[in-house]
Amino acid sequence: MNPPSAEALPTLVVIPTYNERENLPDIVERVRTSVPSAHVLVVDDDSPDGTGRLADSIAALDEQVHVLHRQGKRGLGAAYIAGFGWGLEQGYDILVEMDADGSHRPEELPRLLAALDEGTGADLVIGSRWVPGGRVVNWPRSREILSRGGNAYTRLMLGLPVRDVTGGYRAYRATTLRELALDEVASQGYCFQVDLTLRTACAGLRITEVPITFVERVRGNSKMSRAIVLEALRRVTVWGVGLRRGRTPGRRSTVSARH
Ligand SMILES: Nc1nc2c(ncn2[C@@H]2O[C@H](COP(=O)(O)OP(=O)(O)OP(=O)(O)O)[C@@H](O)[C@H]2O)c(=O)[nH]1
Ligand SMILES: [Mg+2]
Repeated sequence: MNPPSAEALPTLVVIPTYNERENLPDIVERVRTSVPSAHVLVVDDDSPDGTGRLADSIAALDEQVHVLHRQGKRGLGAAYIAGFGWGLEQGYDILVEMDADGSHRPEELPRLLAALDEGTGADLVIGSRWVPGGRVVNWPRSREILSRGGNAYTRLMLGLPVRDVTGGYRAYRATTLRELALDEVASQGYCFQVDLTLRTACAGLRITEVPITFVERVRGNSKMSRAIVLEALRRVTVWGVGLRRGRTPGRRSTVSARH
């Protein structure tokens, strides 16, 4: 008998939100349409614009939508750790990361989930802007340079054969997350993505990149900041130096790009 396809496994799409009132209803509806069996968890950090209350009202009408309320803005990384913790406790097999602002298109989720299927053997699938077939729509040149430059520096420092190591559109097997000592993760911004990629690779787990079309947000404001970039630069440098001194255990993963 064939193993169940990833799309058939209990799946939770974790969407962190901070002031995403204008984007939330649309993104939840698109997820529910694209993968009707998947559940959604909104992790809201007490958004001043009332996103949390809006999420509650969506959840009240749809039993596949759940909401986790946290007190005060405590960063993307912490929101995901809390969301993953809830999802693992509830017994989901697949946990997806997705931004609320529409940059990660829910219509591409079936392709990410298909890449987790037993046949490909992936433990983590990254939706990638920087493999052949991947692209970015409506980004200013400065953002592209920052992302490409950040990825190049990270690859150089950490030796990770991943083209889009800061990408935040991802699907993890629950078994992968259970191996990563999530309670020790301190990264908050983009480097949360780098941190979990490094942990996955060092655990000897397999990472696959699938090309995505990343669309710049149309509504609401970016939470990107200089502090987030500096945090990534600092942590990646510290990890790179540590690796050279043999500080991180584990094998490198096998990475393949699917086109
Ligand atoms: N819960 C929570 N969510 C956050 C926090 N910071 C950002 N987010 C959410 O994380 C997702 C990504 O944040 P964005 O502001 O889009 O950051 P970005 O994608 O790096 O920046 P842009 O490309 O400019 O949009 C969005 O859904 C945000 O609402 C936070 O501190 N807590
Ligand atoms: Mg965004």
